[in-house]
Amino acid sequence: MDFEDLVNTPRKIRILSISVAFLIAFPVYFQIMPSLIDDDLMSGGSSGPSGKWTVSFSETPIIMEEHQVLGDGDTHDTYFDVTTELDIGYIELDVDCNDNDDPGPGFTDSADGSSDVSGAEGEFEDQEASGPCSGGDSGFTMRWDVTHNYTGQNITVENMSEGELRSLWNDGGFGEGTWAATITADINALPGPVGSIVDSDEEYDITWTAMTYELVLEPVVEVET
Ligand SMILES: [Ca+2]
Ligand SMILES: [Ca+2]
Repeated sequence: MDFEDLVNTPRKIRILSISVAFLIAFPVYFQIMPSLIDDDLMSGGSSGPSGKWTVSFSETPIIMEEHQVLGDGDTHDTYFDVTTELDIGYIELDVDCNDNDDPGPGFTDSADGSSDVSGAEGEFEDQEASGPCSGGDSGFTMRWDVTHNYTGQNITVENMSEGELRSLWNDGGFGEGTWAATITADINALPGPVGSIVDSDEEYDITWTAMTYELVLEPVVEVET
């Protein structure tokens, strides 16, 4: 077989070209690879070299706010539709209220809530919560971690690979969908007709937050002195 036989059809030319490309590429590949592979990778798996890292979170909150005035025993259904390309750290529902209708102390209104997480992707537990409308961060808050034990705090870790860190901090593809809750108003006022004139309702500030993030990993290079 001479060279003419190798190149007498387009198909043979293509095969020959690919073969030549591999002949060139493989020695280069094997020359470079050993320098990329360190002991940890050889013994531990395929997730990159272990080392010391600073782990931080570039956070972008998705927020939806509603304001509802409710009378005693009134209920309001609130819905929060979440879609994002980013990982979700947690979902939070915060209901604040400040009952300053009654003169003097006592007869404070309150807020009751119960969630419906059936429209959210993943296995989340429904919550019940309630709290007085005493101003500030009153009322109640519900929170669901979508990324396990998510805090958003910067930390430094040692002896971990990038792959291990990325498997610790991700939402597993969960948390999107519709989060819902029912809020019930509990209005308290002086008994009798005067009381209902003085205080018959309350304004509830409803805030849903989906805290999304990008994981930021930076290797720590320690300079020996
Ligand atoms: Ca009241
Ligand atoms: Ca009130």
